[in-house]
Amino acid sequence: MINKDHPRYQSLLYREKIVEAHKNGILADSGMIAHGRGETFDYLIGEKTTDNSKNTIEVAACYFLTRKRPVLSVNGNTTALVSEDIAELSKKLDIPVEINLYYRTPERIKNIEAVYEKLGVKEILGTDDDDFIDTPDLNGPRSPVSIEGINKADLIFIPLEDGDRAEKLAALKKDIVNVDLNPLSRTAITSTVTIVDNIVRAMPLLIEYVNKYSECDKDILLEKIKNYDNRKNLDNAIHDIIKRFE
Ligand code: PTJ
Repeated sequence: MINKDHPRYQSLLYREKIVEAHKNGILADSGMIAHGRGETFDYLIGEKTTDNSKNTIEVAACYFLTRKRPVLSVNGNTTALVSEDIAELSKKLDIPVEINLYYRTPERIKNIEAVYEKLGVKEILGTDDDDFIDTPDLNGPRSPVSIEGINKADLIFIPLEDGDRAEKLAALKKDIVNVDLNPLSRTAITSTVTIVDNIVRAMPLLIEYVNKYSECDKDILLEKIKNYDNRKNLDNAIHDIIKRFE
């Protein structure tokens, strides 16, 4: 039981979600370490969504609304923290959720699938019943992707992920939207749009911008995309961290 007056109440709540997801066979053992790394970077950015990241989330929404076949790729950590938001975005945009795990086991796939089934997601890909094709030049359990999902997608959302996959997907000329609190990670550097924010804050804001722009003229959204520079976004994120030490 966490005391609501505790100065780190929110952070402790999310830790509890992480622990619970581990007990329920959703989170990989290493997922705990990944969460701790995220917490450290969150501390460094001030545990709030920066103006720079708000702008990036807005651009990410423009990508979702202008691409033909987006897919939401999910792992254990994303499911532990924001499964409701993932389900909401999937339903709103009518796009699939694809389970793609670094530490893939049949049990974890089943447990994660059950989460999204319960939340009413219509199309859940990447389960053991799916038809797969390997991602070129990528070894390991994350290489096989759903033929109808990531394989055919033009935009892939890959939050909270280690760095071996983004560059292979980018080589296939797919757009990649990523959420990673570490602006120095390989995934952050390789992605088309890198949201440097905690996924628990970024997802609700992403949904808000998708709602705001869903009826907007496509040319206006494409103009926002044209004016966006991910390298500049990452430089700004690093400077936001440096400012905290001044
Ligand atoms: O569920 P699986 O089997 O696919 O495994 C998932 C993990 C996360 C264990 C695996 O992909 C991994 O080891 O990832 P890394 O290399 O630890 O990278 C995860 C990245 O996510 C790190 O750069 C963290 O800083 C970042 N991160 C962690 N928690 C958050 C976060 N970024 C945003 N919000 C968070 N809450």
